[in-house]
This record gives sequence, C-alpha cells and structure tokens, in this order.
Amino acid sequence: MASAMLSTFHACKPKGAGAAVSGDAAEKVYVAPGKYDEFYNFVSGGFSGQLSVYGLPSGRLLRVIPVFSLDPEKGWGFSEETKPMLETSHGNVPWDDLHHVQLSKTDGNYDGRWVFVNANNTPRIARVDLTTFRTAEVLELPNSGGNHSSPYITENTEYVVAGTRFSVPLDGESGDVPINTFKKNFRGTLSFVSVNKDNGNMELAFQIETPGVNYDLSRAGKGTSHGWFFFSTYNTEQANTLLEVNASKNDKDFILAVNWKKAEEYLKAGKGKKVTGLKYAHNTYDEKSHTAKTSFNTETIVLKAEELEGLCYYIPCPKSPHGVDVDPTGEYIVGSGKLAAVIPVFSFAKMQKAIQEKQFEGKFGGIPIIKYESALYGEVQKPGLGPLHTEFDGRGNAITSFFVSSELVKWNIKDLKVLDRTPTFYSTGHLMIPGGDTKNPEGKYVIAYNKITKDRFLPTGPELAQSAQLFDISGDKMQLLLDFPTIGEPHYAQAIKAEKVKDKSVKIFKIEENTSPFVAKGDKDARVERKGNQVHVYLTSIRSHFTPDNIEGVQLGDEVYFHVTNIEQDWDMPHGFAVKGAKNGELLIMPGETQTLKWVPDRVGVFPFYCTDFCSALHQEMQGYIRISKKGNNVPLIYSLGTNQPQEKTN
Ligand code: K7E
Ligand code: CUA
Repeated sequence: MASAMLSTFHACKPKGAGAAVSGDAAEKVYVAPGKYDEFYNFVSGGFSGQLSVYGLPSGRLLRVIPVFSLDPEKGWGFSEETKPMLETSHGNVPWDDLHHVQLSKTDGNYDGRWVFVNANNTPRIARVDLTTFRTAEVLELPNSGGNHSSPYITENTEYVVAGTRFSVPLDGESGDVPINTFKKNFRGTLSFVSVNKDNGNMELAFQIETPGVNYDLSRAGKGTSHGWFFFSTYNTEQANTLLEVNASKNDKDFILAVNWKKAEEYLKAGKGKKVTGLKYAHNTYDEKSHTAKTSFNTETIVLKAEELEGLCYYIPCPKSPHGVDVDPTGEYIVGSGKLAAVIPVFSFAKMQKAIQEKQFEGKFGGIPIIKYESALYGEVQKPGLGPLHTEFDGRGNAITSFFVSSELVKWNIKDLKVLDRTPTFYSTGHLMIPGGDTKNPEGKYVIAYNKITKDRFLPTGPELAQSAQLFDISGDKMQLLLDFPTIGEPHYAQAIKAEKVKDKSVKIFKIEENTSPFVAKGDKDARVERKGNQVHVYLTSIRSHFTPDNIEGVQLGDEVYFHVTNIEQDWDMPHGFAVKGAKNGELLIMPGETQTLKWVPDRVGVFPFYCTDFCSALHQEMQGYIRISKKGNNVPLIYSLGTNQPQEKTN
C-alpha cells in the first residue's frame, strides 16, 4: 500500500518531451534591444533565499533582490548597515528558504507598492519596496515552525497572513516535551500581520491557535468571500514520524476556513489572550539613514480557535491538499490534493449555507467540520496526477499545475470540464498567470515553474538550473513560447504590468537627505578619527577617486570602520569598496548612500583598497592605501589625498 502510493509521487517524463515550439513563438517573446518588457515577473528563489526579477515575455533576468540570504552582488548582509536585516531571535541567520511572493493589493488588484515574501526555515515575512527594489522590512514570527502557508494577503493588504507548516510546542511554554506527544502538546498557529496603509510597516496583529496539523498553503477570500481566509492542511493524522506514510492515511484532510472579520470582532470584545515572554525580531531599513535596525517584540495576542464560535470551520479535502486557490470572483475555492484523483471545487455560498444550517459531520479538535458535499460545488474529473497549484485566466477558466504527470491543465470553472492540457518539462510546482490571483487576471500568459530540467539545457554538472516555461494562453490551446532558467528554485511568482512600477523607480538617493551618522557629504567631511581602538574612516567616492586615499597611523589591534559615502548624483553610478584581507566581504554603495565595512587588520603592512565596480575610464585608478603599524608605535594618524607625494630619495 505504502510503496504503491510512494511510487506515484515520483515525476514521470511526459510524452513528446522534445516537442518543438511553433513558428511564431520567437516573435511573441522577442523584445528588441533597447525596448522594455511588458511585465515585471517576481520569482521566488527557493533555497537561495532571494527574490529575482525577470522581464516578460523575454525572460531576461533584471535583478536579484536579496532578502533572507547574504548577497555578495549587492553587499547585502556584509555592510554594518544591512547586517541587522538578517537578525532573528536566534541571532544573525545568513541563509533561508523563500517560497512565496505576494504583490500588495488594493481592491483585489496589484497596486505596485510592495512585494511580500516568506522565509520558511526561521519564520519571517519580508516586505520589499518597489521604488528601490530593496528589502525594507523583515518581521519574525513567534509560535511558528516552517513558515510555509505564507505570506498571503487580503484584498486591500489589510493583513499579510502566515500559517505554520510544522505544528510545534508554543514559544511561551516549555518545549521540552517528548516528540510523540504531538497530539497533546503541538499546536498550529495562523499569524495575521497588519500592514500600515501609508508606509507598509508590519505588525503582528494577532495569532489564531488551532489543533496541531501541518498548514501548507493559504489564500485570502476576495469579492464575495472577502473577510475569509482559507488554509490547506495535511497531516490531520497528527503523525510525528514517517509522515510520507503516516500523514497519507486519511482519505481527506481539511481546508480550514477562517472568518477574520469575526476574529476582529472577538479581539474588540477582548477575547484575545495576551501572551508575553516571547522574543521575535523586527528589522527595518531606513532609506534616509541607509541603515537597518532591529528591535525585539515580546508579546502577541492569541485567539483560540476551538473556544470561539464562528471563527473557524474545516472543509474536508481529498488527500493532503497542497495549494488552495480562490477564483477572481471569490466564490470558488480550489483544493489541490497531492495524491487525489480529482480536483474539488468548493462554493463559498454553499459553505455559508452549510454553516447556517449546521450541516456538520462532527468536530476536529473542537472545530466544526462542514460536510464535504455541503460545501462542494463539484469535482474536476481525471485532471492529471499530482495537482499542486491553480491560477485563473479571467475568462472563466482555471489552469492547474501537475507535478507527477508534468503538465498544465486548463479547465472551466463553471462546468468543470477539462479544456486543454500541455506537457511541461518537467515536474511543475507553482504556475503563474500575471494577475492570476487577483480580481482581474491578465490572461495572456501562463508560466510553469519547473523543479526538474534534465535535458532542457546544456549540462552543468550534477545540478541543472530550475526553469520557467512561458506559454501563450490567449487562444484555446496553450502554446509553449520560451524556456528560461531561474535563480535557485522557483516556487511561487507573480507578475505585474511594468507601467504600475517602472516610473516610481528611485534613481539616486539625494545626498542632502542622507541622515547616516557616518555620512561624508563632500570631500570637506572626509576624515579619519580615532576613538580608543576604533578607527573611523569617513570616505567619499566619486569618479575616480576616494577621499582620503592615503591613511597612516592605524595599529594592529584596531578595528577599522570604513564609512564610504558615494557622492555621485547620477543614475546607475554605484561605487564599490574592497580592502585586502577583509573577512567581511566588500561594499557596493549607491549614489547618495553611505555604507560601512568593518575591517580588523590581522598583520602589519600596507594594504590597498579599491573600487570594485567599473565606474569610469579611470576606474582602475580608483584606489588607496592604508598602513597598519605595530601596536604602541608612534606613527601619527594622518590621511590625505593628492598631497602625500613620493619621496625624492628612498632609504
Ligand atoms: Cu513549492 Cu508553494 Cu513551497 Cu508548491 S510550494 S511547488
Ligand atoms: Cu568607482 Cu570604480
């Protein structure tokens, strides 16, 4: 039994793997040199911990935005200013696993302000600002382990929501319990993070505590179902070992429907329990001082699902559902059971009626279970093997990705008939239609994000790039247009019309607005100061020199802080900074910005520093020296530019 089930879990290679694309495909993805793409495509980097940005339809990589991992291309996590962004209650975490991408929404459509992403391993949500394409904020989540059904957002970005993948003993209690007491001691939490409408700032508004299961994915209701949130669950068996067998026993797991408007009422009525003694990090990056800071929160408010009537309901859903997706109207909720032979589509209206008429089939952990048939709109029959995720084309159709049978399948939401299927290469995870989770999808393309590429690209050793495959969906048949490799593993992705973002892009930081305590706004501010064993070097950089470029009088045992201000006020004119032997990497500094490299010299000598970003014809001249002397010597602290000329005679 178990082995038969397991074998279905491995991907099979579709027939026609070498299928040629049709003649006009190249034309449809060709973006002429110097022309812009129509969409920005934000693609999760999976185990890379980063978010990458591609143009569509060209598939050109435009940028990798560092979020949860160190990034030497951007200096992210290396400069003193950015280090706090990786801070957590566990200390500085240099690498995480990013799965899901959510563009901010107003009235159920993308508004082009922010992108939210999740860190799976050490549970966090980040907000990326789409004026700078930089991470502006990171919030750690307490009482969570494996932040996977995250960071899905409500239709006006009222909340960013995160369900814990792993149920765990809660942080406020002793976690020192036998693992096989899962049923008794392990709890699930759903975190509702509020987002400030003006500046995007996140705050953990409340958490809902539920019986211990695994939460996989989630989606907000919209339109008719606005005010509700849906979470897929698996491991309702509450197993704590060999889950591939033990969490696949139940014929049906659940979709948990949460009435978050009701949660707000309960909070107002004082039904939330304040939990103290927690510790979770909140990191913010200020673009005026170009500096991040970390603060730690200690409290949250918890609503207990089983004690609050009308807050939560379970809907049975076949076989360990992965994705749960809501159509553009908000009426249809699609559950994708990884091991199921059908795709169930639930009706929000029927679900509401079932609640009113108490059409329940008992309770799970104190929460009512709505009868499957009472909430079911219908089932898509024989769709494929291993359905994972569904997006919507805005013309009444859904497209579902299939991992095991490696295909995309298009079906009609009303009559649940399969309309078209196309092979993918191979083992598609998420898929994405631009605007595919909004009220108004742009049903022009679908992209399959594939786990395996095998023979699709030139071999590059044991690991091949994961890939995205772009299909035209404007006609009846899906038409493959393009393969392009991705950074890391693409899980979810979203795409937005370029014009909603591009003109808001920041080009420079105004030097007069720079409030860094370490700024040098011009050469007159450039200087070197000693404070005990700390030496602070305030450098400016401009094409093509640093001020100062000769520094002497630093001793072994000193800590040197290079505060480099790029005083250029020109778009696309960064300077870099590197000093020999620096164990902490390098810097890359944007126009008008100040960044700091901490350097602890480990030997006596003269060490060159230089600009790492080819910035002008005289970039190779953009260099300097710092002299390190023995501790306790009497070399005076001096610094200069252009005056420390060569000695006539050497001795
Ligand atoms: Cu890759 Cu959304 Cu983490 Cu499905 S999840 S594939
Ligand atoms: Cu500055 Cu090269």
